[in-house]
Amino acid sequence: MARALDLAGRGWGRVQPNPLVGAIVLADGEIIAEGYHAEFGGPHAEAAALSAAGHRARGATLVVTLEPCAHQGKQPPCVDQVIAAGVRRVVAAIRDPNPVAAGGAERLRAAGIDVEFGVLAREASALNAPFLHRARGEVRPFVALKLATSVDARIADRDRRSRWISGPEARDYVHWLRAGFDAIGVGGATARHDDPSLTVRGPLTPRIAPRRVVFAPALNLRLEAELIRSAREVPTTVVAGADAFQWEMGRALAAAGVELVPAESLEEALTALAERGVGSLLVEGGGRLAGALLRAELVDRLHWVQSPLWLGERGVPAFSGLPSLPLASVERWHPVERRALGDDTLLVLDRTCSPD
Ligand code: AOF
Ligand code: ZN
Repeated sequence: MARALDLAGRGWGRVQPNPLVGAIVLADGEIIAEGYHAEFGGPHAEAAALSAAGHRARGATLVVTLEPCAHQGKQPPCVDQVIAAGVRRVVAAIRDPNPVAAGGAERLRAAGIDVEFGVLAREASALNAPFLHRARGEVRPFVALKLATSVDARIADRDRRSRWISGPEARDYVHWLRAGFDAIGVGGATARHDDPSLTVRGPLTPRIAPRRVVFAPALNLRLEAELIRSAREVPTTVVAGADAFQWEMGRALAAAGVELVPAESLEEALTALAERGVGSLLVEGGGRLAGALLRAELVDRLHWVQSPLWLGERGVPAFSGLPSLPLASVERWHPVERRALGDDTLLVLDRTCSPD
C-alpha cells in the first residue's frame, strides 16, 4: 500500500478535483504491475495497473488506495475490469465517499472477490484530504496554509524583508505544492510588500493554472502590482467588502481584468470562492491573514517550512492575533508529514485527524 500511495502522488497537479489514486497487482507476494491515475478524465489507477498486468492478474491481489468505483463516469466502472481480470482479492485503503462512484466493495464481494479495507487508511485519507473534504459536503474550499519561517516563527525581518528565509529546495517544494491547488491566496499587505506572482514555476505543470486570490478588505492595493498587471494571463481574484468595489480602485481592478468577489467575512469569502469552483486554496501569508483564518477555524492543513535562523522579536510573526488559551484547552494538530528540504525542515499538520 505504501508503494500504491507513492504512485498515487504522481498524479499531483493533474487530476484534481478527482482523487489521487495508485494501484499495484501482487502475485505470490511480488509486485507484477503498477498503475496510477495520471490525468483528470483519464484511465483510473486500477485500469492502468490491470492492463499492465494483463493475463497475469488472474488469481492475483489488487492493492489500491481507494475503493474501486462502481459507476460509469468519464471512465468505465473499475469493478467490471477487476472482475473480468480474474482478480481474487482486493485490498483498499479507504472507501470511496463519492456517492456516484461508491458501492464497489459490494459489487466485488457479490462476484466472489475478497475485499479488505483499512490498510494505511490514515495516510490515504491525508493524501486525498481535499477530495474527502468536498465529498463530506463542506461548503468552503479545503484550506491549507504554507509558511516559511525562522526558528522563532517570523515570516519577515523587522523591515518586512522575507526574500529568502527558506532555501532553494523549499522553494522548489512550494512550486510543486502550488500545482495541486485550485487557488493560491495572500493577504493585501503581502501583495503590496512582497509583490509576489504566485504562479507555478517548477518542472510540474498543473493541468489548470491555480487562480490567484488576494484578500484585501480595504482594497489597499497597487495597480502596478505583479498580480494585477498579469491578471489577463493568470486569473486573479480580489476579495473585499462590497462597498470597497464602488471606489475608483474597484473599477480600475475590474478594468485590469481582475475578478472582484464581495464578501464581508472570511467565511463568506471562502464560500463565494467555492461557488466559483475553488475546491482547494493554498494561503501563503501574511501573518494577519494566517492568524485570522486560524482564529475562525478555517484552516485544514499547515505546511510549515522552518529555516535555521532567528529573526527576533521585531521580526514579523507568522500568525498574528491568536488568542492565548490555557494549555489544557488548546487543540493539538496532527502531523501528517515531516522531512528535510535541504537545510530547512518541512512539517505538515492537519487540524483534524482522519480515522484509521
Ligand atoms: C479517479 N481516478 O483512479 C479512481 C477514481 O469521472 P470518472 O470516471 O473519472 O470517475 C471519477 C470518480 O471515480 C472519482 O470521484 C472517484 O469516486 C472514483 N475513482 N477516480 O479519478 C481513479 N479510482
Ligand atoms: Zn474507477
